[in-house]
Amino acid sequence: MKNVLRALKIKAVNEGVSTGLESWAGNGRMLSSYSPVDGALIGKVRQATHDDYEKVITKAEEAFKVWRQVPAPKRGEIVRQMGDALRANKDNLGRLVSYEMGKSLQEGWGEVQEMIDICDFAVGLSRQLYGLSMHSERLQHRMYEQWHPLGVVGIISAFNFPVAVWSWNAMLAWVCGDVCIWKPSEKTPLSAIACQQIIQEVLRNNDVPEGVSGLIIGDRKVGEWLADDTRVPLVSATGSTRMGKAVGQAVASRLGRSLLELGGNNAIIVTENADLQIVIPAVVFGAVGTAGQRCTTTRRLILHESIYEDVKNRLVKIYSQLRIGNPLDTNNHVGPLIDTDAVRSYVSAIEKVKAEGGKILTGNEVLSGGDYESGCYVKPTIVEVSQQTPMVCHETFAPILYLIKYKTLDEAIAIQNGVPQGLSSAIFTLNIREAEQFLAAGGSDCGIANVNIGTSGAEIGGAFGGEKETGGGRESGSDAWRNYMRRQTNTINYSTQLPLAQGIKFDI
Ligand code: UN1
Repeated sequence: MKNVLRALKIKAVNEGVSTGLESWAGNGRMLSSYSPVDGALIGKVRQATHDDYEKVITKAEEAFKVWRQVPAPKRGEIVRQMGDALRANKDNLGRLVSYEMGKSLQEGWGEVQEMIDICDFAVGLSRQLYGLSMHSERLQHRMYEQWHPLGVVGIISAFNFPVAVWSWNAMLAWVCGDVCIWKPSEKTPLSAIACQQIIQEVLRNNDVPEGVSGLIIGDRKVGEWLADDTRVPLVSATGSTRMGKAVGQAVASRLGRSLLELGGNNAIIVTENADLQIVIPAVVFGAVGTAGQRCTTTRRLILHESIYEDVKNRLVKIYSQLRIGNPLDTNNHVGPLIDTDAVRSYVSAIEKVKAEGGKILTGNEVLSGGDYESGCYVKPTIVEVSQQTPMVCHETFAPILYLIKYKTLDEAIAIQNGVPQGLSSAIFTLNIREAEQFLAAGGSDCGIANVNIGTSGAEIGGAFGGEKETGGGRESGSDAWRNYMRRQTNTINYSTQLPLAQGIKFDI
């Protein structure tokens, strides 16, 4: 890991990582980043004090005055260079993400690939920040709308996608002419510092002010500073529903904008007409990939009674063959949870669902000794439930899959929608009527609804996010860029008269 850190220009010193950047200041308490892979200390970082925060905001405000004047396609060119810099660093950054967060190396690289893809997407977008033009009801008048940059965008990101979700926000915000201040998860500060170094080098090469990309590391207090700050017109936050409610309320109380991407409790419906050959890998990847710590993780499997036993038996067999261990070893399927707190949540969720009548089919074990000395490895677990009890309705960030049996598709859809969250959903069927019913207005109530594809692993080109307690925000592809801009309607009178709209007469 030392070589990886060196290649990513993370200089670890006893007093905490130093970068010499003004867009990242840390003079507060020391934060240690331990790897869940083996429990080793990777590096120490100083958290931001309120003074540090003020410095970063001032830099950002100064930078915005310059950046908003740069033509959008030119901003796109700089984001293109960021994509190239990420390509050059893909191997090392993917390794650091994997080691610091605990996801598999394939997924660490996949995460950096998502960053590269969003850069490409943003470059194209930089020439397509279109507004509409309208026909004015008045003679010799022209009416159209244009989109302007918003200002400073605060980005609060979670540990499970320590770099990609930030980049979805930052790359779009940057082509839109905004500047960003990033508060990464305290659990993955080094991955954030590595990104900051990569981005700053590109900014320097282009003589762009450093404040275009600010970084503040710290606990929830830092998030509160962003949420309460009227100098930050938009706060984009990814994480738990509890965090999102706090951020959303604080931002709303000052009538700022928030973009929330919060918890999911994603289900796959498998009908009697499904191709089980593709169901099984979709469910297993969705449920145990990233050790169940994606917001899109498959947490509920709603099975038609006719195939219930078959699917259940196949899954239990495959779960017994899963290789759990060091995620940097590509032979392993499942890595660790982020920390021992997450392990405690796993244990307590299983205890509670058992008390609610759930039957454990496989798993329910915290692994110890040997390769598992970090104490963060658990066995993926399948629980059979007869109804959606409170624990089933709750998002536990761990590889716990609940099996539920259904008789009619109406019933399956009601179960699927019967939780507080509304992020991702899927149906497996070869029957077009079933698929269309699931996708129709009375079908899935989620932001993402797939047919014959699992719930996780969305492509960056679509709008990403969900309804209800998931927060309603949409990030990444489609027209999510509009979140990062302000719309201005312009009406221009080139006549010699002053006609009023709605035909109002006002003679003076
Ligand atoms: C998240 O877990 O916050 O769709 C994001 C997926 C990934 C992104 C997940 N592309 O699973």
